[in-house]
Amino acid sequence: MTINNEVESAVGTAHPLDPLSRAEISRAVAILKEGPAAAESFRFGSVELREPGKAELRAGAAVAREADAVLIDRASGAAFEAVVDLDGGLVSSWTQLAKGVQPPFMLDEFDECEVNCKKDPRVIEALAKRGLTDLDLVCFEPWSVGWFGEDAQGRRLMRALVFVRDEPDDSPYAHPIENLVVIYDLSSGQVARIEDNEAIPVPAARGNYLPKYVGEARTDLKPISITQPEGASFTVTGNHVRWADWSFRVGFTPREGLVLHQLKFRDQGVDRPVINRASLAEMVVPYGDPAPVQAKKNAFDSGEYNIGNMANSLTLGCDCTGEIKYFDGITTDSLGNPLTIENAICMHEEDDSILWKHFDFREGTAETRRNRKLVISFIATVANYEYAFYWHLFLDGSIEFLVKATGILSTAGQHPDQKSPYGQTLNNDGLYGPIHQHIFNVRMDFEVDGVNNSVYEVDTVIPEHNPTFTAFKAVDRLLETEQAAIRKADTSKHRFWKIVNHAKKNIVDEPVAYRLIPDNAITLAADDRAHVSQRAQFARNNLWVTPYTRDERFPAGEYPNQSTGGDGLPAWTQADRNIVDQDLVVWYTFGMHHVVRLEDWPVMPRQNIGFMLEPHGFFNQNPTLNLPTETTTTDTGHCSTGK
Ligand code: ABN
Ligand code: CU
Repeated sequence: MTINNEVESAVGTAHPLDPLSRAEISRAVAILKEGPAAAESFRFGSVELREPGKAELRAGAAVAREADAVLIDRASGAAFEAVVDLDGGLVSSWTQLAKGVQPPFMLDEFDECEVNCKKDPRVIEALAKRGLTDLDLVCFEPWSVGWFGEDAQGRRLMRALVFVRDEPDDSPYAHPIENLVVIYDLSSGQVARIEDNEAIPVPAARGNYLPKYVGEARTDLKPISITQPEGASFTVTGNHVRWADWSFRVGFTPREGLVLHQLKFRDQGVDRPVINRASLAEMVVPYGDPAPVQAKKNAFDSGEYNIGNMANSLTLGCDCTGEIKYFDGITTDSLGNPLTIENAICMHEEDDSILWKHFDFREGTAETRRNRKLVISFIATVANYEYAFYWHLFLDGSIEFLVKATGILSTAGQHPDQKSPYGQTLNNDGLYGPIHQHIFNVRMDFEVDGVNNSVYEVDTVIPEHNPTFTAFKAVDRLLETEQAAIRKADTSKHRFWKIVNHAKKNIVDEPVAYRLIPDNAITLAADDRAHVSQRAQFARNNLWVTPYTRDERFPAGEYPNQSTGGDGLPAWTQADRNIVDQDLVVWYTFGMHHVVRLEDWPVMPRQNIGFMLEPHGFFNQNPTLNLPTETTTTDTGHCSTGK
């Protein structure tokens, strides 16, 4: 069921953190077109809310509605950043970006690449050489070119990998045309060159998963119905959500997709802030196979493609089930028209097994309380893969960020009698899945019980004085500056990190805190000298901490597309700023090290990748003792046999 009963606060009056409406996007675009972007040749990469400054917002002052826009002039290839004052109706800032800076791709650039690749005589000839003449069945998949030491000479490039289908519904990823790559120049609208190396046979075996290929579905699974006869337990007012003790605002940007703002937990009647803003800030998928086509696959799906733009419209009963509240994602097409991704964000509650239990064996009584979580999610399709991103809020104040990676492997072709050591051979027909990583970075502007926070690394150590040999203890170490806070996880030390507020003490006079449990704490597997290691330096360490600075938004920099590296976290942290008792941003790198397995083919069962944030002395005790004992699913109607 879809919930649609929210009461809009003062219709037409947006909260300062509400994403731009369609009308606001159109207004911003009109203002730009009347001003510096008058020429037909301008394209709109993104038009989004320019979030108000934190100080103004905190002061409760009236804040102007402003738009941040990124534009490309196709005539000159130049890129621009603009700030539009929506109330004043003027362009308050217009900046040309340095030559070579390439904003993320726009959705219609994908189509353009495919259409024009198919028209190019060199491409047609290379395909014909491989016996492929039906261009309708050929797919050009527009990967970013990255940077491998060559000067792109200001051109905006795409690197199209080529696949072929047997028929329109056939999965192209079963049939990679290995050793054929088309470099497409978006600046000129022409194929720049093709890389046509040894034509090895295109794997012919199919890899289909559609019912029409798979055959009859099993019939032994009985229905599971999720019913909430009294409705969901959240209340939604515009983009503001209250659920159990949690409250927050939902945001959406083209670059990040779902954003959580002003996440707070109500404790004894007081809404205590935990995180001011949280989002997926970047991701990179580097491939470890040195084969010519594979070695250049390392997409930054957020920063190069704007992962929010690739959000799916979610379907009830398929993507999310239960009592659902959807939020739309509003973005722009390249001509500046507002584009609504309906139902881009889904929110619902899920039962989460037990939260706590104790059986008093002396008395023979048991107390059990059920857990539940609020799930706020979106799913993006980045060509072959799907990434489903979930924020889970739990009743006890813990928070999970979970990525479910699914979709289809990005495959490669080899001679059928060979087995590449750099991947998993998937069939006996020349198809393999190269080894790769999916590395994510989440940016969390923490506000643990107030603006000024500090971070400790907590390692468990064996003390020097250890006569019983049994001793071990957790030791806190304050991370004082940005450089000191560039850290890796260490399971041998049972390491975690604690974000504390020194000014707020709990019952035992210790600073209140949240801890970050470094699950799935992978880092880049490639050599530090690899170009991708330079471009994705955020992925070389798991933890980074910076003092909040308005423009420091993305860990590989504002524009990773074709970047040569060094932007973002590595540049900012050079200043080695103080991070003690400051307004802090914590950046956590984690991911999936994907050694491909046969079971990942032809469509990958979801792989769960995520991490937890848990209150750590934020409360004085378990905050969930007041949970009801009632349940509808036992004979007695409750989970308490206590007196
Ligand atoms: N995963 C890289 C990618 C994303 C979008 C389109 C093509 C390729
Ligand atoms: Cu993978």
